[in-house]
Amino acid sequence: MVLGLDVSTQSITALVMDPERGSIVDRESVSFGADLPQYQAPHGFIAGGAAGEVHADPRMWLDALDLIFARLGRSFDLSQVTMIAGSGQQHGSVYLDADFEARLASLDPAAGLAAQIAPSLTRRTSPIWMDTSTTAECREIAAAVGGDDELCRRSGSVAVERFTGPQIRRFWKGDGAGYAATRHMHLVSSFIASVLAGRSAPIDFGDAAGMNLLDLAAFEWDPRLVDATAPGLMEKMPPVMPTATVIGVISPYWVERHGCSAACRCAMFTGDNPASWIGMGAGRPGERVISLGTSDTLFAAIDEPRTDPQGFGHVFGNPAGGYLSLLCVRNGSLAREALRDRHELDWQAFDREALDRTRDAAGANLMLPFFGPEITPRGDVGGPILRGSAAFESGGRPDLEVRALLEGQFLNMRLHAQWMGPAAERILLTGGASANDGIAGIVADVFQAPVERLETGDSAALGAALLAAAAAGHDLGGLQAKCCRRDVGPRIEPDRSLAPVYDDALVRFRRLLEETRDMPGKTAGQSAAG
Ligand code: XUL
Repeated sequence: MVLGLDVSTQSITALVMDPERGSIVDRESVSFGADLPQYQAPHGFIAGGAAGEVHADPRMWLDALDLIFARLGRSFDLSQVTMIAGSGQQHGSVYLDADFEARLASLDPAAGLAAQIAPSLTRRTSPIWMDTSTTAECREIAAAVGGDDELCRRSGSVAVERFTGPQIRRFWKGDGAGYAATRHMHLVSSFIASVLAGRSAPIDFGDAAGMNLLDLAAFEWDPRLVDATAPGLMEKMPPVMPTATVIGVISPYWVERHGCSAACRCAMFTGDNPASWIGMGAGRPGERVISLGTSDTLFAAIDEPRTDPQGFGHVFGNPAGGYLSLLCVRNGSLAREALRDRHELDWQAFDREALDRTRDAAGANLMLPFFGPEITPRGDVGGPILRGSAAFESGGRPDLEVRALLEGQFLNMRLHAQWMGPAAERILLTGGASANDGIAGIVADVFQAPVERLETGDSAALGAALLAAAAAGHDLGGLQAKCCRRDVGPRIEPDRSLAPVYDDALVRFRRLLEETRDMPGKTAGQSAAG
């Protein structure tokens, strides 16, 4: 049996997998808010941070880790687990002193993790991916390496507030003594792997790429980026290694306290997005995963370290080898819900009725579908902006607006994913809105690629379990084919007659976007907010 753990923003999920059968035999989760109310973090982070700060308490993650093993141990004989791998919310950082490894090596199984490890924390709380406090540090780092283009070329992303390098710099500037006392700089993923393995763990290529510190082409820390971030940082960085490398056997704490086998091995953890990519059964270039959530994301495998010339997308290491590009559009469900509410529609009207009734208007009207600030493209276009027939622009035809909104969302994605390489051959669609056949049909038509729907509850934890199985010697692709479900709805073929319609709409969409972004007061300038 293998165990996959996902330490996400709001919870930890554990899946035990039987890799011979390709089946999940046990599942547990711990919700930080509901199960650990003493941390007063109902959504997994400390509310009310000043100046864009969003932090979480690493002791909460440690308590949750003890709790999830205790829960698993009640329903499952943990001594059967031979390999553990995992994933963590990306970008979050944990700062530890020189005693960290000695503490890990001598944990008392009669006492919990949090109290024993906390004395090694040199920064009491951990900035997480929702933190936007580091705009100044982003600018400083970019300037020191010759600008955002150069930073993006080297690391796969422009300087981004939530990325770890700018967060480390802010710590160095604000608490020099705490920074000086830091000996081990960890991500959430590598921190949890360290605690399981009983020694400071390496950081994997998948998660390391979310730090603005990794040389993406060489998969090594980039000395120029590291030096531009904070003095003496290189000595504090763990080594960087391929995802799912085995780092050793589990530490005695887990054997004595939770009944794990002394022979159980631990593989390195990765970020939740790279793990989700694996858990959704994706892998090959040519496939795109589109996840429709609060924000919409598009992932694609790429085999060389190409980067987004406009700086909106990110590139991470792909646990299956090569690279993984990611585009995040903030106005996903946020925008769909805003339009639904504005016209008092329900999802039925939104999906089938409006789209069926307006088939003849495919690609005819344009909407820049931004109801609030956006990150792809970056800025506030002050939208939504409508261009098209009088009936459409007047706001009297909600059905036309629904079509234009969805077309606009996927034209925007198609436009901003062009740098990722050849057009999509197949799209794997997931997330709440993906169950709607009408929405899935628009995705197929706009991208001119067949769409398959995916079951994705627990995709990161499933990816983690699959990576544990791979670390134990199982074939990753074979297991993905067995475990990753694709039967949520019928496969949807694109209407090939619409190819020229959407090619033309894409050109007009780009032009409208450029015009709008050139208008004074409409863009947020060159902020690196990501
Ligand atoms: C990705 C990102 C989030 C976190 C939390 O860049 O910031 O998706 O990984 O899930």
